[in-house]
Amino acid sequence: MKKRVMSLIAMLITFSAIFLNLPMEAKAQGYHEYYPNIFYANAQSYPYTDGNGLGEGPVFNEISDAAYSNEIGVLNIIEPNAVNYVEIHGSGCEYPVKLTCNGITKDVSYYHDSGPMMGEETLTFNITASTHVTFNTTIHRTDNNHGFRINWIKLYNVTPSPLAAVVDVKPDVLNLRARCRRIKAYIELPEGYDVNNVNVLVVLLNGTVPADLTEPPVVGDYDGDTIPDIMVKFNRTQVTEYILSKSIVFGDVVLNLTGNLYDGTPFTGYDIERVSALVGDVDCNGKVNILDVTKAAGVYGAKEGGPDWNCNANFAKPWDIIDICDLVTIAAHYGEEIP
Ligand SMILES: [Ca+2]
Ligand SMILES: [Ca+2]
Ligand SMILES: [Ca+2]
Ligand SMILES: [Ca+2]
Repeated sequence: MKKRVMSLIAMLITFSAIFLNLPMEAKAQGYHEYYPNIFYANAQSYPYTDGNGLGEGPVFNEISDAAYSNEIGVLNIIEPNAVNYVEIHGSGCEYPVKLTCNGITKDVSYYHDSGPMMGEETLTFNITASTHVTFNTTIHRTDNNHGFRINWIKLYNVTPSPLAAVVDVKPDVLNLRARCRRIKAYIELPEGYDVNNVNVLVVLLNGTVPADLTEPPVVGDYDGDTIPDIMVKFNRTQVTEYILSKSIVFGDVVLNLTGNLYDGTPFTGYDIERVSALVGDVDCNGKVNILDVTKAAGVYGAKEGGPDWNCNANFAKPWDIIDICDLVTIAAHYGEEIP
């Protein structure tokens, strides 16, 4: 029976390498697309301008001057979120035309009526992040009313990169068969950011396990490195079940922690924990030997929540104390190892 279990464990270890969780990558930017001749309450286009970017003449709530086949003199768009990259596809009418977006001016190279190059093009603008995007064309009046004809516009929203948090999950090793209620994660933020602003309601471990808020988070400096940290707890069973659900029974596991500050600024960090699913393996080195017995004996009588409590030695009832039942259980598995 034991042999069968061990060969199963060996098989699962092979899989575990595949399922190790790597730190999450930043999300791709999102964008909003705009097309001509569609009503947009957040867009205003003007057919005429004297070239200074101020609109004149009638205003249309769409991406065009309806009178001049999608050409605009000035176009204003107000986006719900800041935009930092713009793509606009279309063509000028007659040479020459310049197109300006939020103060950045580019020469238009392609024209649909006449000019050096016939055709269409995509002009791109890296703008300072803003919710207001304004396009305007060069001198553009009623007696020369052609500007830039728009086929489509894409406004890319800024996705702030998450702050790099330093995360330390405690304990540093995790026996997946030992029991206790919670594990702790200490979070430090980069200089200039206050851990008191961490919104603990949205903190997640590995994108799935929320913080256990039955006890309030603690702000302090647990490691004495003068960088303030906030300690949040997670339900240990949820964490170990998550790891076991990935068929991991032994080895190093990356635990990702993600969250936001109250102002929405995202942060992310991770810690690497060594895990073992071997009953009796207190130090999680893949075997049950005298070191495990010594470690458990060293915390004999320790109670949950006490200073010398070691969850990784808690293999038997009663679950709130390390006692003879835990030592007997460890001894019963003496000599076993992950093959
Ligand atoms: Ca740790
Ligand atoms: Ca600290
Ligand atoms: Ca061990
Ligand atoms: Ca116990």
